Amino acid sequence: MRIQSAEFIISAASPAQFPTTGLVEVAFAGRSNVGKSSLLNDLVGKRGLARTSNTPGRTQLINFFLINESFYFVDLPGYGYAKAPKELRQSWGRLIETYLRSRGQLRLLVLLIDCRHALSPLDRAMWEWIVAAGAPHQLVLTKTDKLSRSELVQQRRALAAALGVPPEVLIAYSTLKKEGRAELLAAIAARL
Ligand SMILES: Nc1nc2c(ncn2[C@@H]2O[C@H](COP(=O)(O)OP(=O)(O)O)[C@@H](O)[C@H]2O)c(=O)[nH]1
Ligand SMILES: [Mg+2]
Repeated sequence: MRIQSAEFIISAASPAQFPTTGLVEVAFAGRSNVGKSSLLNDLVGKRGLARTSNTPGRTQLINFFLINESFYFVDLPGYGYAKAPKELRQSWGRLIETYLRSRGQLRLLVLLIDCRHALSPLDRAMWEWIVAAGAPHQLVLTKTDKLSRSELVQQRRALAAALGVPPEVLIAYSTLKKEGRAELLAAIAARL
C-alpha cells in the first residue's frame, strides 16, 4: 500500500464529533509516550502530521486523519499518564471505550507496546478487551532501536508470552532505524 495523501480532519472531544462519512478506520492505541504520534508520522511520511512531544499525555482527544481520501487513521488518546488529573484520565478512558464499543467501521486496532517495558495494567486491560471482543488487531513493538538484537529477541519472547501469542506476530517498529513500516502497512492493507 502506498500512502498518497494524509490530511488532519478533527480532534474529537466527544463521540458527537466523530466523522459521519462512514469510511473505514484503523485505530492506534497505546500508553502515553509509547511512540504513537512518531509512528503515525512515519507511516504517512509526514513529519508534523500527528504532533509528537517529549511531554507525555498531551494527546487527550481522538484525532482523525483522512488517508488516500478513502479511510481514516485514528489516533486514540495515550493512556496511563500518571500525572494527569484523575477526572481527565477517566474521561479519556470513557472516550476510548465509547469509540471501541460503537465504531462499526473500525477495521483494525493497532496496539503499540514499548519494547523496553513490561505490559502495564492498562495494556493488559486493552489486550483483554481486544481478545474478548474478537477485535481485529495488530500488535507492534515500538522503539526497537533502543535494544540490542539479543535483548529484542528476549523482550519479544517475554511480551509475547505475557500476551499469549506467538512471538512472530509482533511487528518490530523503529522510526529511527526505519524498521517495520512496510510490514505494518501490509498488515493494514490486508484489513482494508
Ligand atoms: N529511539 C526512539 N525514540 C522514539 C521512537 N518513536 C518515538 N520515540 C520518542 O519517544 C518519545 C514519545 O514519542 P511520541 O511519538 O510523542 O509518543 P506518543 O505519546 O505515544 O504519541 C519522543 O521523544 C520520541 O522522539 C523510536 O522508534 N525510537
Ligand atoms: Mg502522541
